[in-house]
Amino acid sequence: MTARIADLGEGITVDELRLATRNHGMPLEALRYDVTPAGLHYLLIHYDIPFADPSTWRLELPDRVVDLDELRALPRVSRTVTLECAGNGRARLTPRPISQPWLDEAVGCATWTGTPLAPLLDPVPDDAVDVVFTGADHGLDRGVEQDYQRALSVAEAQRGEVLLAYEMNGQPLLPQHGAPVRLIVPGWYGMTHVKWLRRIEFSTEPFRGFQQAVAYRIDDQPVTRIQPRALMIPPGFPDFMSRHRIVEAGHTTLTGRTWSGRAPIIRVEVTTDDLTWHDAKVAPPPERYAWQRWEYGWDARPGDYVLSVRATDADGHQQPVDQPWNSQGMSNNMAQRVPVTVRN
Ligand SMILES: Nc1nc2c(c(=O)[nH]1)N[C@H]1C(S)=C(S)[C@@H](COP(=O)(O)O)O[C@H]1N2
Ligand SMILES: [Mo]
Repeated sequence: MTARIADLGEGITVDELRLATRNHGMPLEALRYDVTPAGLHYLLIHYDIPFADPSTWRLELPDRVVDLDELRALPRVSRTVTLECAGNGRARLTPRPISQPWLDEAVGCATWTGTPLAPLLDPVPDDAVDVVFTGADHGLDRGVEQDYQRALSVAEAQRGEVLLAYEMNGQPLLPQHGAPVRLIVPGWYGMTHVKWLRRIEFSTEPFRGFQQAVAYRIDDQPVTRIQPRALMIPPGFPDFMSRHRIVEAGHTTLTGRTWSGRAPIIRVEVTTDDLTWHDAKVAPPPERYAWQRWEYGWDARPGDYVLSVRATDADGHQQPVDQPWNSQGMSNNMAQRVPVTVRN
């Protein structure tokens, strides 16, 4: 039950194009915002966006059922969290795993408001191993019919940072982002942040659902936390079709954002010649899981360049310049490459 791998040289298929038009990325110029406006945040929706009427919506908790007013009456917290799809970068792999064909742009950093999950899990039964989250969306993947489901270990689900979110950037969740309530698991790749939540239950066995045991794996290890990454706002202005950049000669500030769900980012470096890496200035994160701004001053002389940026985290993990391949195209974090022409 593996996903199809494209033949060598096979272009993007209509099936991939259809997914790409449903699930848009964040335009890279939106790296400018500390908090991504909701309409610019990337989207990933496996099946259909379920219609949920907030007045009749109910969430099954392990020991009771709550409606939206009851959830909103619970302690309220906001967290600014970088979300990235685990498949980001997939379309750059050779050969290409056939799925949502992301390049670099499956990321966003929004402020999520809701109530902490941990108190709602109390008391945890002695034999509980996992907490299973079920969304209201339903479909088929590789022949397996399913509700969208993911699980966390009890310990991970009890982390104080995990939220049941009902607002994004101060507004009720939009339908495409999981209305009326979704899970937010700071630090983890997107697949764990279950949207359109309708049930939370304990499991006495490790959860073996499709999105846990078949999808979202690398060499049969589960995909978990977000790898370090930095992205640059492509400088200058673009050509419409190729997005190739034109930059005026002279002093140019290259800038963007960096994040990691593992250890904090300690270094961002830029190269303009694929030989020498220069340290960028990195601003401290406003919150642990919010992205951080970086900048680097470049004295741009006329010519053709490929700009690249890479991040390193406190555990010493550095973004690769060549992407190791895996069959589902998961957890990629190859350094971004931005071809530019500098003109006089
Ligand atoms: N119920 C449900 N939750 C889901 C998904 C889904 O298809 N159904 N997609 C997941 C994936 S793979 C990602 S990357 C994030 C994307 O969240 P966003 O669309 O709000 O950016 O939602 C996750 N939660
Ligand atoms: Mo994703």
